[in-house]
Amino acid sequence: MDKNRLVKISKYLSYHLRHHPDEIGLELAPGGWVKVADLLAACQNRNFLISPTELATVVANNDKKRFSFNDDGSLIRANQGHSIPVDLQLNPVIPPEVLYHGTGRGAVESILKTGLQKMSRHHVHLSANQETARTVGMRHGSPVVLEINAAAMYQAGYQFYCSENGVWLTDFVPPEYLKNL
Ligand code: HQG
Repeated sequence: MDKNRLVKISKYLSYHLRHHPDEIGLELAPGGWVKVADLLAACQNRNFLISPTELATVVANNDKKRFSFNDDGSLIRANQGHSIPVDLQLNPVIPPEVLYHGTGRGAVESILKTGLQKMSRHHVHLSANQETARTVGMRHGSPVVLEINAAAMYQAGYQFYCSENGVWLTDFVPPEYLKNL
């Protein structure tokens, strides 16, 4: 599939499966799932035609594996990044010793003072490696990578989750666990 078409479908799916399912008449079931048949019908109703093959291609080839099907392929969801209330039914897992968060230079002072907040998302998003964090940070201007002492947070009782596409999630990172690299 043409790269532009892939990105266009991916953006359309992100918008509706993470933020505004209601705009195309969908409701997310627990776990964030919607029926594939309902999604395709809703898209068709809005004159945004997606074929089952195209949908499968986007799920398989999306650059960040943003979406997944359930085992029998009848349901689809966004793996993370939601702004609407949804229980993703992720299990808490033990994090690696350190995790990273990429942000823009302008936010660093505030973050080091008040901690990493989830802002409009469900969780604070963290990366297992610095390179990914830097790429995320570039979305917010001149990138800065912060190191999170995840092991110490875990010891202190904070919970961590890992989405299906390898994004680490937690509710809040207090300033004492943050280091500006
Ligand atoms: C910042 C993309 C000031 C935070 C990426 C970030 C990621 C604060 C911004 C995913 C703050 C929120 C998420 C504080 C946090 N003071 N600023 N106390 N606490 N911030 O987009 O982590 O393409 O909601 O540093 O790859 O940038 O959507 O979060 O800069 O995985 O699949 O507030 O989005 O994935 O921005 O990105 P975002 P994020 P997708």
